[in-house]
Amino acid sequence: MSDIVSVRREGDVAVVTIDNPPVNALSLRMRQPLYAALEALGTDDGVKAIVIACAGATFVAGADITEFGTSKALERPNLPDLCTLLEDTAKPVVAAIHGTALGGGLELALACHFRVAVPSARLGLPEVKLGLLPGSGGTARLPRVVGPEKALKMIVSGNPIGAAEALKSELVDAIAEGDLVADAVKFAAAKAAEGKPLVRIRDRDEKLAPVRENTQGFEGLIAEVTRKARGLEAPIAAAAAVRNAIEMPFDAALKAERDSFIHLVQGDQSRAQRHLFFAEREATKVAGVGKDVQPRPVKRTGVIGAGTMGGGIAMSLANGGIPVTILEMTDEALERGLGTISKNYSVSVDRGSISAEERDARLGRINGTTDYADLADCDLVIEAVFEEMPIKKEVFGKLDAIAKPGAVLATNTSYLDVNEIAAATSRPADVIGMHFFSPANVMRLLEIVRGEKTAPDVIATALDAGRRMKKVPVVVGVCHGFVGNRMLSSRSAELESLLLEGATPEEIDKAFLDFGWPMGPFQMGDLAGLDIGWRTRKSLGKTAVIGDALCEMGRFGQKTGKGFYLYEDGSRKPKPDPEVNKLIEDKARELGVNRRTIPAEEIIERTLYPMVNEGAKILEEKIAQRPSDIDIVWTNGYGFPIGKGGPMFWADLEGLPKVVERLEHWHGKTGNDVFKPAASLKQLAATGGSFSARPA
Ligand code: 3H9
Repeated sequence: MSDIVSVRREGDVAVVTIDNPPVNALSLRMRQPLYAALEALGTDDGVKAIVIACAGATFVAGADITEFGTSKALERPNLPDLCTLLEDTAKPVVAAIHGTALGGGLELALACHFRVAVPSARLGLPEVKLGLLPGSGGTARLPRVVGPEKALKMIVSGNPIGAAEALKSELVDAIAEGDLVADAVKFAAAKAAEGKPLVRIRDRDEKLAPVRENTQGFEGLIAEVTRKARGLEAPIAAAAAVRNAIEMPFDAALKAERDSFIHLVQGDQSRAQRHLFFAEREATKVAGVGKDVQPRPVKRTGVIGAGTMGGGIAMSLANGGIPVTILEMTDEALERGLGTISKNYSVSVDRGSISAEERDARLGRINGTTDYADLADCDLVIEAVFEEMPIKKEVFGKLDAIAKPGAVLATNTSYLDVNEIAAATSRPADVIGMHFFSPANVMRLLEIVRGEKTAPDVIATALDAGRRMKKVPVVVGVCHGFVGNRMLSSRSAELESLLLEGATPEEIDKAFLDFGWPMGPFQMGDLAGLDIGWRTRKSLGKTAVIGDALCEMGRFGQKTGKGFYLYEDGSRKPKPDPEVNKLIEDKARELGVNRRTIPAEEIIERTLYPMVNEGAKILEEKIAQRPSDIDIVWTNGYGFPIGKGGPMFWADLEGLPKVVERLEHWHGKTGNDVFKPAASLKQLAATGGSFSARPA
């Protein structure tokens, strides 16, 4: 008995209760008493069956991630020891599952003879999201239970399944109708009374054999995993481990899985992904917004503007179960916006991502108006109109006149000064930025921009609304472009220079793809529309030689069939366009730029190091609270490869002295100030510091 693991008796069934808050992770201090308790119960003749249950919000949610890379992870008993002990216990062992049985938690449950779950339970192996594969038999046992193809999908996606699906695929043996532990005890007692021989999952072959005989479908799935891995090792290793489960004897598959786990856990990709796991949770801890600060209740919301952004924001609110009224200037614009929303939901139904009932429920939460007075009752209003200060001020003036006292007034501006917008109202403490990323109903990032006067409970309200919309909120300060777009701007001039100096758009995009980005910057520009940047540049009195010339030729990207690339017959596939290459060469000649072949390494240095440098300045100015917040912005809003952990974590991996040395080199060569190393960056590099407390 310990304070973490306790044992009680219900007749001749022993109930082992794990109580290791917050998520009952398998830390060493839990594994030790659990092993001792199970070992003792195994040889106690008075005990006929064992139930393993958990206190608190959840069943075991996995290994203790904070222990990875420390000696504690290696100390015995480890999770494989526990699984072997459980599997070899000569009396029925039943896992009683509520909350989430994840990773090592599900592996523990798979080593039991039976699993009983509450209807709301979720079961999965999410290790791949941490750059890992299941390391304690998950890849060998799950395929034996649910079949290799389903197991492969679960392990490679990392997404859990619900109890009903788990019952259907035999991952759980029963759903608890009443009290979970009481039902599990009854189940265990019945199994003990039956006295049938206990079947260990390791000895089952009935779902492997057919796939072993006909591997075509399974191999097709593996090929798809490889295609989609985009440089990440874990999904490929996980798929190989599931194949081992089919092809190898159980113990050999187990050993191969363990070796692969140990290899991955020591690698940079898993370090990066574990860093992001904790970074996402850290980001919600905001200076000046303590646990005592309660969010204001948000029951009704409004969105101003039914364009692409406004529509996407309204969908996010409705998806989060929050009723929303969309305001537009004219009936036609409103009809158009509502029509687009309805069409988007129907596409989701056709794709099978939501049911028709769910679509109707979501649509039922959205209504429209052209009258500001209809927003008077809203607890939160998000403005998504044109990105022009006079228009924003006018909207906030009107909102101020009608919104009820205490309503949170948010702007979706992506660049403008939130303090100036707030000053257009009589209540600047209630004004905040909520910067969504396009498409707003899909992208997870939400930059929450705190103004000088924003009240702490207004920040808490925006964070809470973000969570309800299933976004990843990051609180940032006011500056032009905030964190994400400001860092993005720091690389745009260099992209133009690289083109003029001899790199083609496709060479630059390829360097980005090889780095792990889902898309290169020119493919991205063509997708978003080159006219957006053109308009912004004009408003700021800035120019871009190539970007402006393309726009002057009417080449706005995919929507006009031409941009940096050519898109033939409505295709989204970019084709290199000789006309663009000629334009670049002509401009280079005009400007007297010598052209040469530019290596990929230089492309990465000259575009991504300035972003790191800008990130350091953002930290100096306290626009971001911590380096990991910047990493969350970039991995969730801009597709920075998760296997590299975000720009600041990646800079640490590169080595800060190298980053500074190369920045100075390029500053000397180009004179471009984006390369002038920030004082804090130089200081960190000189003192052996790093941006992140890197996971070991
Ligand atoms: C694994 O199991 C490997 C094995 O195959 C092999 C081993 C040999 N460890 O998310 P929340 C902390 S890999 C340590 O806000 P929720 C978290 O940081 C693991 N700490 O709660 C936070 O701390 P703080 C596979 C953990 O209710 C607090 O708990 N398992 C762990 O929104 C609350 O977390 C996973 O990947 C952990 N495993 O969601 C599951 N998990 O308060 C990871 C959480 O100081 N966990 N913490 O910020 C989750 O997905 C969610 O936490 C969960 C609860 C759904 C469980």
